[in-house]
Amino acid sequence: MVTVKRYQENPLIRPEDVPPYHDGFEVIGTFNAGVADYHGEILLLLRVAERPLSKESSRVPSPYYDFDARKTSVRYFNKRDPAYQFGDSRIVGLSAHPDQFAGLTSLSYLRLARSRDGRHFTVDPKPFIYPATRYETFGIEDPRITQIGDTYYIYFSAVSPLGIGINLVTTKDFKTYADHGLIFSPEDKDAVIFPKKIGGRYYALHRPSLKSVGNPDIWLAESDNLRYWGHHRHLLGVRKGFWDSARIGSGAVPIRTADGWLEIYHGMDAQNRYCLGALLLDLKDPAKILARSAKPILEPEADYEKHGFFGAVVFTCGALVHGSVLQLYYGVSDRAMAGAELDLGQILAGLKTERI
Ligand code: MAN
Repeated sequence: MVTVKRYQENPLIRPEDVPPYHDGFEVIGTFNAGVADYHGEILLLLRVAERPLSKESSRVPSPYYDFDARKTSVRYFNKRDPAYQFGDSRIVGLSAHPDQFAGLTSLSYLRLARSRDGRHFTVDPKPFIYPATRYETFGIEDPRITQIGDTYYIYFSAVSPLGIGINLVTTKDFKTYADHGLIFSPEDKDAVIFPKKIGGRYYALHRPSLKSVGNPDIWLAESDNLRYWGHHRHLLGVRKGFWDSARIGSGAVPIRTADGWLEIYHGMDAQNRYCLGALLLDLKDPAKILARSAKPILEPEADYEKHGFFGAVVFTCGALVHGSVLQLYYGVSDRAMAGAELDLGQILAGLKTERI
């Protein structure tokens, strides 16, 4: 058993703590943040979701970034229109294509929160990264941050009617950034880039979402330059009957330990419940799986983890390591941010008894 020491201050950042960036909008989510250690300060790059304040009961607003007009706009969907489905609070579904959506009910962008103690955060008044391309018109989501030297590689889901891919930007100062475009084409989510070269190559985990055959599984890719990825290999599949039976995806940036690369990943079951577990990959060959959690190491238990915008979700995009302590940050129920400390030794000892 891994002891999870949830922060007493949880949830650390809630929508009501963050003023909206758009006039006439409300913040409904401050969650799934990427994590960076920047000159001794802890940075959380929050996914902030905003939606129009609306008194209408017959129409559902769907905000988007209008790339042609270079401004944010709102499209309205009539609740009585049989072409659309409104059962999932996150999306406006398409009746003719049950696994597709016509729009999202909120627009996400990325905003920085800063802390010295890791528990109390000050949120910047403006976005750091805002949708800017035609691949980002439905928003940008779930960033991960890999530090290599003094460069921070930030990559996130870019959502648009063209699909969902992974976009990369780089920064050295968290003030300006360079945009390198999509590094994984649609549909792909949950990429994490390893912080060091392995055998002379960069590695990434990612999660293509397959439509005609196959499962939402974790794949491994290689690169010489962090921009062009190839040698794609299937790494890890969903497991029938387990906590990660329906879909899986990488969470935190992989952590180098003496026993192997430790990846904290998320798994969803048939009830749409998201938990976190661990995966251990060979230090010299990350295509080799050494162990995988039979049971989650963190599951939605606290009230703020069970209830929110989309309930029963714990979802990490980053963690920091201090000696033997894993400081894990995670989004709770698509609404707020939480933090917890876990003992790395305990996680690794647990994995040793669960070798696959
Ligand atoms: C899913 C959820 C949402 C997200 C969309 C688009 O429906 O993860 O939170 O906005 O996909 O990525």
